[in-house]
This record gives sequence, structure tokens and C-alpha cells, in this order.
Amino acid sequence: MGTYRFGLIMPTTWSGSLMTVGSYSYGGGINWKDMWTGPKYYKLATLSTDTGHNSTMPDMSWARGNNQAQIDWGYRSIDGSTRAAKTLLGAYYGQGSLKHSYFSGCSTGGRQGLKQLEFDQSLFDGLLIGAPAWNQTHMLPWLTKLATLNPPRSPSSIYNNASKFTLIPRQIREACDGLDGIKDHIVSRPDLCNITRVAQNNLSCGAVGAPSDGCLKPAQIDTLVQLYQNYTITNATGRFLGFPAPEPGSDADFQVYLSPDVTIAPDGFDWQWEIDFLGYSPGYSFSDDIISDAEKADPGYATAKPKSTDWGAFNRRGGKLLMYQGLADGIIPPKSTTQYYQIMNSASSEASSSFARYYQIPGMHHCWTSDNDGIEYFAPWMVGGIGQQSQATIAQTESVIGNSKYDMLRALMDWVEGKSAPTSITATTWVGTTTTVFRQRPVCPYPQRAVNTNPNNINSPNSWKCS
Ligand SMILES: [Ca+2]
Repeated sequence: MGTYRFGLIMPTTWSGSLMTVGSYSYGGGINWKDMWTGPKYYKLATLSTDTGHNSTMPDMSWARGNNQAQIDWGYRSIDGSTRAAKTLLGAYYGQGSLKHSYFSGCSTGGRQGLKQLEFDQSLFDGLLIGAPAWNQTHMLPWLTKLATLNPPRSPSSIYNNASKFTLIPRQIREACDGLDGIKDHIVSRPDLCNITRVAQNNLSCGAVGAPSDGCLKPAQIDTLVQLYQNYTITNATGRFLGFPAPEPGSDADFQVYLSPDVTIAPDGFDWQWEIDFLGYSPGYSFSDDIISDAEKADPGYATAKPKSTDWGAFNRRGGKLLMYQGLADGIIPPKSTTQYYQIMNSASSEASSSFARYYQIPGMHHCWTSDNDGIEYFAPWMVGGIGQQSQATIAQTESVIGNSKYDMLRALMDWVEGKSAPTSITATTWVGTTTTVFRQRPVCPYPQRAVNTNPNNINSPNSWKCS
């Protein structure tokens, strides 16, 4: 039996639809912080579940030896809470009055939405999914692997102090910025950025391009390059991809995993999942076999499996899925989200034509914001994703939200409700805390990219087209 709670806002002026918002990381508790946007900007009844426990985000201790709590977090709390909310809405507003049910989540929230879609295609009509942590059984072992590459206080570690989280991403960003053809402090083509070359030419002590405020020694250069390699495994069953590498330039986000105060190997956040979800003993040794253990256990059934999802059933009932992913996200590597999208497309030939869109957002970090110079975020990042509203001012949010040109949630709802499928969405970033737009730029349905058509005015969305 599950034990979970939920909060539900039922606005006086109601659009007739429900939105369930997702959670973050391993945190428990009702996500009141994100719920307000539902009633305020869309007149949506809005739900969040505590996922069955209360905890801070990185705290996984609630899961240790507690399969029921793992299942609540894995999928049961979203499913059960949303069903209960639908009953309550019927009682409060009138039976049969519910028009549509939506889901909006990023990170763990993205995982929750995709897991629900695997579990049951009928609960939500439209899902807005950001940077989903869908591949729990491969991603968490990868994270532990990362920690082994950057042990605390080792001479080969590059993240022994916080300044490196500023220095390294800046050097990579500036070295690879121009590869997309436009110098704008945004690496729009991280696939063209050669991390080995950048590490040697722009970070190595003594190199011509080394910065004046710090540099990396040879052993640290090796570490940096290794952090950016796909985690591949060779064992008795052959060679396979354990987990894809992050894109160059996403190191700023590595703080969550690799800060000295986070990596207390073998007991920090990076090592904790195996202890709390797989039942490993504290002090265990890392091994590539963790992935096969994880796959066998699939704790909490939390991994969302695109191959096991009945996309045909979702499509036949008119369901729509809109995904987005920052290309400078170092917490959920973009290739992991792309992998999900590609598996879905191979499982359903109708996906990209009928019911799914995927947007990569150059320069955006995990779920929101981008690198900045203290005044402006360089890369446009506001697209109406959940949690983004808390990173902008109310006035900034209100300048774009609710308009399907700028707001993916509105575009998704319009699509579900019979209007045309979204094409490009214009992402926004402002000057400081003002409502003066610094940059707007279209983000494009994958595999299209925004291509510049007027290098003299790169900050205008009209200077870009999807191609
Ligand atoms: Ca650029």
C-alpha cells in the first residue's frame, strides 16, 4: 500500500482542466513552489504530490530498505494523486466537467511524467517534459562513476574548489562559441566542440590560450576529458553504452555532483543511490556491474521505458508529448533525452508526425537559466517550463507566459485542444531584472536547429529560422 499526500488548488475561475506538476531530485514534500503558476496564468486546477515522503532534494535515506516508499516515489504517488484529484474536481465543479489533464515537470518531474505514460496512457492528455531523469538504472551508476574520476582532494581532481566551476565552463564556452558561426557566448553546436583540444589549448597550464586566473595540470586535463566521455562498459555480454556523456560546456552544473562538499566518497550524493535504493553497504567499491544490478532491481520501478510505452494507445486518444532539454545541462546530459526521443521514434513511427515534439535549447542549464555575466543570461532560456517562473521576476514571466509563441505549456495545451502542432517556440532572456528583452531566439523541433539569417542583429528572433 502506498502512503502519499497531495496538494490541490481549485481556482474559482476554472479553465476546466487539471495540471499535475512534478518534483525534483529525490526530494519529498508537496511542490507548492511551482503550483501557483497553474491557477494564476492558466486558470488550471493544479496538483502536486509529496511523492510519499518529506526530504530535501539530495536526501535518499527515506528509500533505504523501504520498497513501498520507493514505489510511491517511482510512480504510484503521481498516478494515485491525479486519480484522486479528478474525483475531487468532479465533486467540486460538477461531474464530467473536467476537460483535459496535463502534466508539467522537469528533471525528476520529467521522469515522473514519462513513467506515468509508460504505466498508463489515459491519465494525461498532454505532457510537458523537461530534462527527464528517465534512465535511473543507468544514470545513477554513471554519476557514481563520475565521482570516481574526481575524488575529493586528489591532485587529479579538477573540482576541489568552487572557482573551477566558473573557470572551466567559461573557457570551454568561449573556445567553442564561434563553431556555430555566431559569437554570442552560446555554444549552439556542442557536437562540434572537441573537448580534448579545448582542454589542451585553453585550460592547460602553460598553453598559449590558458587563462590568467587558473589552469589545469596534466592529470587534471585527463580528468576533464574523461568526464566528457560516454560511459561505455565491456563485460561478458559485450560492449554497450552505460550512459551518454554530457555536452562540452555543461560543467557549471557539475557542482551538484562534484563539489567537494557533495562528493564525500564513498558516502556522498554521488554514491548514495546504490546504498539507499540497491541495498549496497556503505563503503562499497565501484564496479561496472552496478548497472546490471540496477537493471535487475529497477528500484521503485522508477525508470521510464520508452520501448515499453504503448505509444499507439496514447496517440489514438489524442495525447501529446512535448519535451525540452538545455544543451548546457550537466545534470541530465542532453544525449540522454535525445536517446529517449529516438527510442520512442523507433518504437512508434507516428511519434514525430502525430504526437511528439522535442526541443533542444542551446546554452540552457538544467531546467532553467544559462551562463551569465552578472547582468544578463547569455542564452535565451524562458520557454514556460515548470520552475522557470521562479527564476524570473513576475513582470518578466508575465511578459511571455500564456502566449503559445513563447510558452511551451500554452503551445502544448493548444495542440491538445485542437489547434495546430507547435513549430518553433521563441525563448527569452532579459536585461537583469527588467522586462527589457536582451535576446529572443527560436528553439526548433528536433532535429532542426535555429540558423542565423542576419548576423547584424543576433538578439532579434527575426534573425533566425529553423532549418
Ligand atoms: Ca555561438
